[in-house]
Amino acid sequence: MNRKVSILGVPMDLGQGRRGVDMGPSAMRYANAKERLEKLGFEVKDLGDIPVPSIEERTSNELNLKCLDEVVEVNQVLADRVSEIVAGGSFPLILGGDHSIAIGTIAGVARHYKRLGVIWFDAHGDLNTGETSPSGNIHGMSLAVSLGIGHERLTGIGGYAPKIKPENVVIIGVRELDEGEKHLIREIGLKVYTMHEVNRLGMTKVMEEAISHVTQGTDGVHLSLDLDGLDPHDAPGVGTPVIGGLTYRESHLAMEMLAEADIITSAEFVEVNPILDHSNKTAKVAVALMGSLFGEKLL
Ligand code: 6HN
Ligand code: MN
Ligand code: MN
Ligand code: MN
Repeated sequence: MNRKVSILGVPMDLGQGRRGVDMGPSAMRYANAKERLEKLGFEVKDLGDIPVPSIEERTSNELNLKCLDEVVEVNQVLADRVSEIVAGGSFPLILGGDHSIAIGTIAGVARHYKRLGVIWFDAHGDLNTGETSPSGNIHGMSLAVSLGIGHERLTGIGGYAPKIKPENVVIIGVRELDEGEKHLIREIGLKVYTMHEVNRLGMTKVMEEAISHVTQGTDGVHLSLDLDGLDPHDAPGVGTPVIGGLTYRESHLAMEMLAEADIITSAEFVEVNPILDHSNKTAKVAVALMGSLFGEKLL
């Protein structure tokens, strides 16, 4: 794994409807994200946050694509910053913010990795478009957008589309999908490990298969980890919790197996909402998972 890590915060809350997720980057810093990786021997730089307009300043009001102008603007900046980090030889570790920021992160990374693999941990598919979304929240569209599906102002971020191909993506932990997302998954043949497969196969088998899937014919692998992929018992501080999720240990095992396989070239941890949390528990869980991803071991 790259020994140089650059942390970049994106206090984005315009991709969803609840207040507080903009405090996610601070919460993960307060939970000692930087120190945790430094202890493992990484050279870590914290580049601070990129600016995000507050909901009060918002001007856009596109039908069923809430805050489209602002989400596009922030993700454009994010794509450039992430691209600079990769060009400078560092591992981009992006702290969210809601999951709409995956659009910018992936746009920045995919500039350098033309056949990028993606592991997407989530209770949701994030495969909606303005047409299929029940909420109009762009955080529920970011994976579709990265695949080149959705509003062209979103898919065109970074100046090219698509960023990733369906055959290079796996989703893990899913337990809530909208009708349009189900159709899309079947149509493009996305590899999805729902909670059914996680229970049935066990996390070890799921990760073995997922790792082999995203490394076939790819030149880098991005990890997009939505904390709501975990069970709300273990990660209560998220805006769209869904019962029946990944346990704390299953999630750690997944990170440990990724560390062992040494395949991850960029990562983002999103949807930590301190207002909905208890004593910063969810940010602490996120940082503990970062530890495992970067090779922390008990013995
Ligand atoms: N997330 N499928 C729902 C929607 O509004 O599109 C929920 C999306 C949640 C998105 O958690 O990143
Ligand atoms: Mn998500
Ligand atoms: Mn989610
Ligand atoms: Mn939220």
